[in-house]
Amino acid sequence: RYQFWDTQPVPKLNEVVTSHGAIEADKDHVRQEPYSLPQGFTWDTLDLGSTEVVRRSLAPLFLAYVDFRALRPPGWLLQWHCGVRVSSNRKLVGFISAIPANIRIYDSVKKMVEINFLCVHKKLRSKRVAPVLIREITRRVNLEGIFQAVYTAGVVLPKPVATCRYWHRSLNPRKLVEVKFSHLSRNMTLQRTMKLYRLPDVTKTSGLRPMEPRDIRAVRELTNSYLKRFHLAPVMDEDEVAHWFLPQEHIIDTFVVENSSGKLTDFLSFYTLPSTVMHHPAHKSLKAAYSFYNVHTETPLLDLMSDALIIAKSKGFDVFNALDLMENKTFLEKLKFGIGDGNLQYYLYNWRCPGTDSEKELKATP
Ligand code: YNC
Ligand code: MG
Repeated sequence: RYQFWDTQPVPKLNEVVTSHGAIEADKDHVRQEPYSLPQGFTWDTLDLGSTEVVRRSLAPLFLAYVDFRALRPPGWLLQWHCGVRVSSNRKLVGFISAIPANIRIYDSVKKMVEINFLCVHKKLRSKRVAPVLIREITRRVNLEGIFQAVYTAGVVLPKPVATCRYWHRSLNPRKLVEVKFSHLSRNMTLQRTMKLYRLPDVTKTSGLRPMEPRDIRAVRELTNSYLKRFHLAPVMDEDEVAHWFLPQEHIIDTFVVENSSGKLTDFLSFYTLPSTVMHHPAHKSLKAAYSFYNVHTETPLLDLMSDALIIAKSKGFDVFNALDLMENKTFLEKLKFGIGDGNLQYYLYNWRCPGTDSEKELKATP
């Protein structure tokens, strides 16, 4: 059924998995030559530090996919930003990337990679280029002594370790209706819809403030101890915490809660992804916030997330998105999120383990 995936070290879709461990042993000999591309195409690595590269070749390929910082976390490697070009005109027509991460799956912590941004130009679709990209990135990751990976996709492949759904919370219902991201419910006027989604101007948690560099150690401790309650989660060092959480305008927002004795007890975070609005005279883009990690020890999660919505609204976001993983089901409906369409599947490469409930699961990076 799966011409490519049936050749890969992943469980079969109908397999009932009860054991834990690698599907195939680490290779002690990794192929040195790149895999062959169809005639007329060549491999190239992409220097994503160069804004020129990003502007000229990547932006047209990915459109909304623009969080290039996500490709350069601590330990990133140039050869893991793997592109395919047309040999004759150098046009970029394919891409796949890997970033390193320490991932805990149940009781095993392993150095893995996260695979992201698999993309093939529309004119090259259905020509089996995706399997070549996947085999090539696997080879380049194996060359560094890493044999497991984690990835997400909207499509069903052998074999999801968890299945999640996106939920959306309107912050600017008028604009969302105007651009047809959402529509008015039956018996609802725009006025009533705006009232339904209205939010206070100020947050309610006392001691809430933007994260600063001096908070890195405490945020790391909060994160790693909170994440122990989930079956699949990253384990972060201080450099990773700084990279993923320190606020960066228009990329990532993190707010910590500092109590009266100066201790950090909780934090919330969300990242920004703009999306282009097509065919609208006034609105050119939608500003979407995506819930990232929200860690609570003292502040109720519902209050923390309510403050996240208030902050996002005050910063001009139109919509706040969250997956139904971790503890998110406890607040989604109460805070007036609506369910989206389509699932997001979580996968592990070369690791067999029982499926986790999405409550025990968690998104590792944007
Ligand atoms: C997908 N998203 O089933 P079978 S997500 C993985 N992830 O194989 P062709 C996918 N596999 O069924 P096309 C996939 N989508 O024969 C399709 N496939 O076994 C499989 N979209 O290849 C598919 N980005 O080249 C089939 O397909 C085979 O031309 C068919 O290209 C697919 O980043 C794609 O949604 C997705 O650009 C590139 O549709 C194309 O259709 C496209 O004929 C728009 O491919 C953008 C998009 C996907 C985002 C993502 C995660 C990717 C994970 C890849 C797997 C990593 C494995 C671990 C490797 C490292 C291991 C170590 C250590
Ligand atoms: Mg193809």
